[in-house]
Amino acid sequence: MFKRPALLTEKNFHYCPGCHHGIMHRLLAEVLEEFNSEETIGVSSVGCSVFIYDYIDIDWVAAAHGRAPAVATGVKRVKPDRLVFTYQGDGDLAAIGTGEIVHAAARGEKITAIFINNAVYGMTGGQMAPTTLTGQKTTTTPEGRNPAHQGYPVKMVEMLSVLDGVAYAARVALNTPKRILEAKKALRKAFKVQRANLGFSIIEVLSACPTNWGVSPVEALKWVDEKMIAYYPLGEYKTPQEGVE
Ligand SMILES: Cc1ncc(C[n+]2csc(CCOP(=O)(O)OP(=O)(O)O)c2C)c(N)n1
Ligand code: SF4
Repeated sequence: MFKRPALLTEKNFHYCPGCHHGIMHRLLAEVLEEFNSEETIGVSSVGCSVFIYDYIDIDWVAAAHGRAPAVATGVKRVKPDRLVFTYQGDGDLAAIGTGEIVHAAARGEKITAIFINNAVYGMTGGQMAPTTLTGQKTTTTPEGRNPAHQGYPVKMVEMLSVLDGVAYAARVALNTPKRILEAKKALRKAFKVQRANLGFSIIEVLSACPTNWGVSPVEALKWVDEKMIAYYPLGEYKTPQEGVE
């Protein structure tokens, strides 16, 4: 029967209409219920999802902007039996926190990163992020991102998947029911990889930010298809040969 996951609190999300953070929170709550949620520690970051600790009823540590992988490293090393994950936006993970994510991945920390790529800095008003698409208009690229000036969008899971410490790297999207189910499967797998002590795991989630994209929630679903997935192909970039399905 379709019901509210027990780990989701009664608190209403503060997200804008059509934002995909809420969908991802629900998936996370559903998947964590399949594991022992008493043993889970989330590391929250700074961005629109800064209040995630109010929505999902598990243990949380709040990290400064970009530092979640370093904090999660410490937590996991002190409590290796816990399932430890970070939840980070693209400004957080791919800009100010690039060093932290690359080195946590290279060290093969047994943590899971949930990376929400909405192609902008959402919380601070829609500035360009490293993941902003070529030609995309943002408040800091009003003429559209121009590679000659701002470089090219960064493909994080492709980059991280070549590191030996990474056991699982996948990119998913939430713009259709089928993709939401696939995202749930990938999230479950990332946690299984951590449980099996195989190394670092990351899932990149292509996520809509209708407010800063300047489109309606429905148009944003199309935008994910036509713009985001076209540049950021979905799929598993690295997966263990055996040990987890
Ligand atoms: C050290 C530091 N620098 C800058 C900021 C300002 N800041 C808060 S949220 C944010 C960007 C958030 O964007 P993103 O991580 O993509 O998450 P989103 O809001 O899009 O979900 C920035 C730059 C901060 N809080 N701390
Ligand atoms: S600004 Fe964007 S990322 Fe932030 S809550 Fe609104 S839609 Fe979501």
